[in-house]
Amino acid sequence: MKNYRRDFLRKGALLGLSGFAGSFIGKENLQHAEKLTERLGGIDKFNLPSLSYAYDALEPFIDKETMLIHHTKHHQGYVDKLNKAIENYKGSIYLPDLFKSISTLDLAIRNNAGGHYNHSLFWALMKPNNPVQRNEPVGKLYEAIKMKFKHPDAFKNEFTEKAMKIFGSGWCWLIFKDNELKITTTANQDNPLMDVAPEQGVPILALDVWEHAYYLKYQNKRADYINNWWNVVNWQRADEIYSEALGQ
Ligand code: MN3
Repeated sequence: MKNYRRDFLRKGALLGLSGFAGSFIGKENLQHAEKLTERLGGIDKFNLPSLSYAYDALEPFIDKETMLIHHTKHHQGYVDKLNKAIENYKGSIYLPDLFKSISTLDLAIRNNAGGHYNHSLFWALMKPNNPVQRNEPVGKLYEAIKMKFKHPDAFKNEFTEKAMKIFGSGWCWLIFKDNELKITTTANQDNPLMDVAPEQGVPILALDVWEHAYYLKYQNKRADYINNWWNVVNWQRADEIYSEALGQ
């Protein structure tokens, strides 16, 4: 098991799939990272990853009830349906492998593998902010955002605008592609690692704009949800993913 795990992580690194493996390889917490990566990647089946914070920890920006239902019902649902969808699948169930040829696979695999990966990343890219402090990009990612968008606020505005324009359910992403940061969106549970994505790249930041992510607290006010979400973005983690994508 131990060797498998190491091979598994190395495989992720070799493929440059930092958005997948890298997001959970915190230098300071490798053991936790290995466990989470292993659970996500699936050896013979997939499991719901536990959150590193309590359901009420993102209050007042994201409420406890939404987090509880989102994690234990919605995400659990993707995991259960994914396990069912891959029961008779003979290929590699390592998520990045599935994503690379997702256009050739069943829609049930596409929707639920995407749902599982996207939510796992989404949870990992948030952290409590209480008492409330300014929450801005850090490290190499801060420098890259400044370079590309001039100012973190300009980046946030553009990201928010694109997230607002998603018609129906989907995700907004900051990705690293061709040595550059880009903002892109996907429909349903698609993501930028999939061969069907309009822009493919390494996901650095992920925002769920399905109504189930905000409706209980914000009803139809998606803009309020997004503006509040910026307060709980885990920029440290995003910077780790970005640094891994850079190969540094
Ligand atoms: Mn969701």
